[in-house]
Amino acid sequence: MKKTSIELLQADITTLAVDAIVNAANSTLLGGGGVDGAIHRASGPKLREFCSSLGGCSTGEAKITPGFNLPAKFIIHTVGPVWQGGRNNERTLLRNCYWNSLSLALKHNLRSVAFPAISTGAYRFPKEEAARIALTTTKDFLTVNADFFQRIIFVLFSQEDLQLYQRLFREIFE
Ligand code: AR6
Repeated sequence: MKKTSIELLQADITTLAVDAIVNAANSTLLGGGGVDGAIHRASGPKLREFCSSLGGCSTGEAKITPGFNLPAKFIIHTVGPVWQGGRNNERTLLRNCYWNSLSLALKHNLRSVAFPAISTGAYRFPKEEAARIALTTTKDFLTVNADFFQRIIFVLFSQEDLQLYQRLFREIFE
């Protein structure tokens, strides 16, 4: 089988026709601002209705829903840690978000997955460290689950974030 393609893209994640997009949600799973708000708006009201039956989600964990009106088939909702200075297990919890989201995609046979930069907006996780965790966790996951994914896409909203990922990608993957 072909090697996984890891892509860095500046885009609105709600526009991507992939098997699953990942949502940087909060523990209620009932919507909010940022990428979460954009996903709920684009997916439509059935998403909130479905999410209200899930009983919320703990930090670092992930739950799956249909994409409803999105071009993506499914949404994997994960709850990133709120940055509190780094002494509250934030790094491990952010790693868990990526690891558990990829595990859920694998379990549901979803081979193309797009991630936003979890926790780096309202939750204030330092961007460079968060990007490093996103890329190294993915690399580690792929070393133990080789050949499953076709595409893993990191979707960045700003050009500055894209450039940060490009720099770290060269360091971590090449
Ligand atoms: N597509 C891709 N990336 C986006 C989009 C989009 N449409 N919109 C924003 N981003 P944030 P968090 C980027 O705040 O820090 C919500 O209220 C954004 O530029 O969305 O995990 C939830 O309900 C940033 O780089 O998520 C929670 O309460 C990244 O997505 C809380 O915010 C994450 O920013 C979660 O905070």
